[in-house]
Amino acid sequence: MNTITIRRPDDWHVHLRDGDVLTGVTPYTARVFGRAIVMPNLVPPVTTAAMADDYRRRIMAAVPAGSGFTPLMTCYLTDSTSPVDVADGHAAGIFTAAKLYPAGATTNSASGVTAIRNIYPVLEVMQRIGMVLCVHGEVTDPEIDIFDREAVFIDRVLAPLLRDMPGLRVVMEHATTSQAVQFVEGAGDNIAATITPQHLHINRNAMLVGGIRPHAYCLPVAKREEHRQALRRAATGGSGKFFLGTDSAPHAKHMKESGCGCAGIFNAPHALESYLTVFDQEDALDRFERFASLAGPAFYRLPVNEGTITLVRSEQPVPQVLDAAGTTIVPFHAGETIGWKILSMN
Ligand code: OTD
Ligand code: ZN
Ligand code: ZN
Repeated sequence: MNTITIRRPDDWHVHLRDGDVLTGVTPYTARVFGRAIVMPNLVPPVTTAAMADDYRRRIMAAVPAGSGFTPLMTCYLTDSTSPVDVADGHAAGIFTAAKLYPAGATTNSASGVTAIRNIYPVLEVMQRIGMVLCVHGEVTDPEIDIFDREAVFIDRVLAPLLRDMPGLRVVMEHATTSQAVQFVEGAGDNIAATITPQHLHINRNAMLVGGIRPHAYCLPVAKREEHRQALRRAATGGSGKFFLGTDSAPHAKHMKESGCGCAGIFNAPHALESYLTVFDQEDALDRFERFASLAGPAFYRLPVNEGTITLVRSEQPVPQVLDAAGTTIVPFHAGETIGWKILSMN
């Protein structure tokens, strides 16, 4: 098979940033994806419906004309989020989902939730109205090794939460471990997970062998090879519980190449081709559309996109750097050649 045509895909987890960088990076996402769940970890975070509505307008101003792209907004949960505001924002069509950042778990998460109990009233309302909770699933306990933080989060936070609220609809964002895969597979239909391209392509060696490689650093960090294999099986296995969420998280090159480099991988420019390469390697091209374009809308209870996109087997060099409206950013796969290319969209 040298070409593949699928329904237009969606990105169920992306960071579009703000200001000039927003203008520079949004076209990469809007060109390919019909919709994207936009993360709210700005400075200050997007904690109210009014802020989300303003942010949505700034995003739309950065979307190239004719893209037909719709950003889906999320509410950044804090210890003091009001259940009524979340429910009202959802009812008004502004919030598609709410996002749980354990305080300190990742970039701009300082205002996140310090103890899950603090947001139980919000989560109870979300359970009742069927609103999706997107979760950054890592504990921040300094005693827990960074490579274990996702697995420990499942045991200490997620499993108990779902015992208390068995109907809550949860997406475990950017799953990185076999424990996450097993947990999601064993849970009810109300639990799903997104998987990034980088966690399908790299294990932790990519970060640490032959020198420290800041462009392979993101949170949650890439794990051992056995986890990457579990993620590849989950993504390509045809289950509707795992779907596309790039976690594209651009940072300026100099901010990553630093004594304390930022976490995040900018994969938006070639995300779809990157995922497709994995499905090709796993001999699962027939399951690609489900992962990229069908499973996400089914979980979020949204229609699938109308258009289609066709990719062709063809060598595509990835540049070493890209310019995002004045900010130099190193994309995922920089300097490599990808074996697929977007041919057309209808
Ligand atoms: N991970 N970087 C960022 C967010 C994600 O946890 C995430 O969703 C970011 O820079 O916003 C990252 O490594
Ligand atoms: Zn996250
Ligand atoms: Zn993210």
